[in-house]
Amino acid sequence: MADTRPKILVVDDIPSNVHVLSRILKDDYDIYFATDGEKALDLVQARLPDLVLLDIMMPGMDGYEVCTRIKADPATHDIPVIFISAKSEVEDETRGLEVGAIDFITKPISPPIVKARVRNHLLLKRQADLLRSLSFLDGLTGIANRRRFDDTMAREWRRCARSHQPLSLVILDVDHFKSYNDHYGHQAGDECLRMVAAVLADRVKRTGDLVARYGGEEFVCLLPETESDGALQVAERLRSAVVDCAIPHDYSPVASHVTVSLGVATMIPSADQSSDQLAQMADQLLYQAKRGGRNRVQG
Ligand code: GH3
Ligand code: MG
Ligand code: MG
Ligand code: MG
Repeated sequence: MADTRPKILVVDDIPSNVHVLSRILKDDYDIYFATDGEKALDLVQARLPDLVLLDIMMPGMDGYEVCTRIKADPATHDIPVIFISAKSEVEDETRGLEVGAIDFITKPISPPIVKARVRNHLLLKRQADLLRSLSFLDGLTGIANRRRFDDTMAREWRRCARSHQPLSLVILDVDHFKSYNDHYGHQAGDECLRMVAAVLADRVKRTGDLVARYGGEEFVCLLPETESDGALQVAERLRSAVVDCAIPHDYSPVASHVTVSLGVATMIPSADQSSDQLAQMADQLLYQAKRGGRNRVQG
């Protein structure tokens, strides 16, 4: 599959060097190339390669500077960089590793060694990517977890503060879930949480929105650039979607099936406030929805 081949960016000011490396690697990887530092950084941003092979001595911005910038940007920080350079002093290699490179290969290169090192580093990169993506997923339900929510909340809070856009948060809690567990068993409880998560994920699809498991039997839905009215509509849609699932709950005083209560808060974020305020507001409204009889949305 051509589109899943790893992408490698080759950076060298001497075109014949680029050519040699491309020839060694092009059968197994998609190769991009740049002959100066600025173009290399543009391509790193645009293509997000899986690996960068980077020359050091180049006119203008040198390889150390390119690597430093790649590592300084959170969006590109995790892309491995290998220096390939004619500089071979201990200080050169040390400096390369200190600015964040994962490896250092000296010219003239040996094609089989370059190939083998590239393969090994790409393997490590793939494993690291997999672990990173798993670390943001909830093990029980497969949707985003609390860590992912906290990250996204912090980012969206800053972004909406800059653009003066509203940010809405829905907190959702399964009603009488303790008695569900007590009567149907913990495994059935787990299955119920999986079903609720799947329904929520299915109903919140707009790009930029996030559904996550907040903890226990609580879920959150973060809605950037969404006014209060829109967020209330989303929440009502989620409430009725869970009802439509008709998961039997014979021991709920609210209904004969599983229901949820939801609190919905909206703020226009500002830099001098914390996103905790939004979460606290939504939590208090959830509490009101519970006190008001459950199976309802409180804005
Ligand atoms: P309320 O309507 O006020 O929300 O009542 P509740 O019973 O849902 O609230 P409570 O906080 O008393 O109980 C929550 C229960 O959720 C207790 C806990 O054992 C259960 N729970 C939390 N996480 C999990 C989980 O991962 N799996 C299962 N099966 N149960 C869980
Ligand atoms: Mg050079
Ligand atoms: Mg709860
Ligand atoms: Mg509950």
